[in-house]
This record gives sequence, C-alpha cells and structure tokens, in this order.
Amino acid sequence: MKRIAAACSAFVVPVFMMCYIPAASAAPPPNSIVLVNDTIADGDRTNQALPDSIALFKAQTNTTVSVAPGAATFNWSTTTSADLVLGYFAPAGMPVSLGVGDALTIQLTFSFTGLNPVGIPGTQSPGLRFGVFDSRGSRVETDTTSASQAAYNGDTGYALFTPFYQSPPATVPTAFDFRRRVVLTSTNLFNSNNDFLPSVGSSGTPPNFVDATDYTLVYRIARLSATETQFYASITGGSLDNTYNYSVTETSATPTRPSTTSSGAYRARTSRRP
Ligand SMILES: [Ca+2]
Ligand SMILES: [Ca+2]
Repeated sequence: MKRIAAACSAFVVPVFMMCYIPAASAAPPPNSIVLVNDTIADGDRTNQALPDSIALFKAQTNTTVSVAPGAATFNWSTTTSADLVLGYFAPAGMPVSLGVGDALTIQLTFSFTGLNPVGIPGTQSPGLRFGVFDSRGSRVETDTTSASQAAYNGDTGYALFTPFYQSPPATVPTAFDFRRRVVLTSTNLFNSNNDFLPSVGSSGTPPNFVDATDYTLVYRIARLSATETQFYASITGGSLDNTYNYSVTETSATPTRPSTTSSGAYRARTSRRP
C-alpha cells in the first residue's frame, strides 16, 4: 500500500504535537512517515525545522506567548474573542498528496485555561476550530496583527469544529462537526461558520472540560477510494474515557486535497486568561 506524506497543522497551547501517515493509535505505525513531531523541546515556537520543530504563528496583536521547553502558551486578552494559530508541515513548493489507501493523522496535546466558567452560560460557546488546508502557494509565515490575510483567499481544506467548555452554554453544540471549506473568498479563514457549510457530518454531546488539563486531539483524514474520504476525531484526557470520538465518510467526486502544500490552523472561540 502506498504511503505518501502529507500535511498537518497547528494548535492551541501545544505541549506535544505529531503529524504522520497513516495512523490509528497514539504512536505512529512503523510504516508511517512522520512529517512533524514537535514536543517544543527547543523552547522555541518560531523555528521551522521539520520534522522536529514547526513554527507556530499567531494572528492577534494582543495575544502574548510564553514558551518553555515542553510547552508554548498563547494568552489572548479578555477583549479578544478568538485567535488563530497556524503552522506549516510541508515545505513551500513541495506539495504532497494522499493517494487512495493513505491517511493523514494529526495528534496534538493541549490545555486551556479561562474556558467559560461555571455560572456564565449566556451565548458563549467556546470551542476549537481546527483545520488542515492547502496553502496553494501563498502563506503567512510570521505573527500578524489580524486573522484576515489575503494568503487565505482560495485555500481549500477540511475542518473540525468541536466545543470546549466547563459548563454547557445555553444552546449545547454538537460534539464533533466535520466541515469542508466551500466558500474560499474570505481572507479570514475561520471567521464565518457559513464558509464551512453544509456539514460533512456531525454527532455527539460534548462533556464538560476542565481548565489546565491536558487533552489530546487525534484528527485523521483517510482516502478510502477515489470518491470516499473518511474523517475521524477523538479527544482523550482528564476524566474522558476512550469513547469520545466520531467518524464520518464524505462521498465526493472532487475531494479536497489538504495535503498539497499545506497549512493548518485552529481557532478557539473562547476568551483565555493568563
Ligand atoms: Ca520549536
Ligand atoms: Ca494560501
């Protein structure tokens, strides 16, 4: 079976991040290709030296970052509703693709603080918008002062919308919601929910998460056939057991190829406090 490298992406407070093909477990199978395996061991978040170090960039001016060996912590101000952190797992101009039978797995470990506290429900619905994109020849390779960048215009890709909260908001969102970016003209990658509709598939009721607790997200894209792309996600950590996961298969004659010159990004819809 052909195993071709591809892409992976970016995170929130990553204390551990790994991207490889294929994968179905915590450790990459022996026949996989590791694209990124960054534990922030170098204590630096802007050093791009794949596969051991991926540069992680933020989009908001007011976000501060502290980095120490083992973790990068992004703190955004209480007046900032969200930030976007991104990185590139493939060198510019060296696109890679998933063939039929290939899978791309991204595993990242992170923790939040300042998720909507118990007793403050309202309309807040904090969560993670995570995606794997094709940067299509234009990239953002530095910290910026805005999440809107012309380089995101035209980037195709897939996303996972998944909530993180300590207490449920007034309207409880779906646990796992797999999306494809279908409106490509926005320069703000994750700002509009409508850019990613209709959903490829969604299911589940989210648990209550806990501040300052390590959680591990596994996100996998597998090409089952020329027209079938399977998406899988799981989150473990804290008091979660191994049953918090979801998988869905998209049937499309035009699958997006997230592994071609890739970038990744996430967006957390929550206010974080240092
Ligand atoms: Ca690094
Ligand atoms: Ca681009």
